[in-house]
Amino acid sequence: MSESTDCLFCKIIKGEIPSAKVYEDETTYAFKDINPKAKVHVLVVPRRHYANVAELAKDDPAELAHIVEVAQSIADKEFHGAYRLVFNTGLDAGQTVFHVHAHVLTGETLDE
Ligand code: DGP
Repeated sequence: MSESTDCLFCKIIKGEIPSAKVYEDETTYAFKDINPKAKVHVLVVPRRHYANVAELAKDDPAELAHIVEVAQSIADKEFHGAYRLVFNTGLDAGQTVFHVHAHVLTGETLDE
């Protein structure tokens, strides 16, 4: 599915809900998490709607690789290339927004 009308992140991507943009290109959008868990906490999302990282990996592995590149470039700028990349997948893993998103945590030394 390329877009979901009820999806919070589809609305953010379309600019219907404001966000603090960090990066964008034709396929990908990155913005600051509203509830940061690190000094720098960015969400990187594909513009196309996929519910989770497994769906994205199956349907568009190149976009998943691109999301990793975007995460790396954010961390290169913010914290000498060090970062944590998290894809919560499923309610019981803490996923609350069902539009795949990479949490990029960086900008400071992270606890183990
Ligand atoms: P997860 O729990 O993995 O589904 O992560 C969802 C993240 O989305 C969570 O860290 C908070 C963030 N979030 C939720 N609503 C908004 C919003 O309206 N704006 C922004 N920037 N982030 C949001």
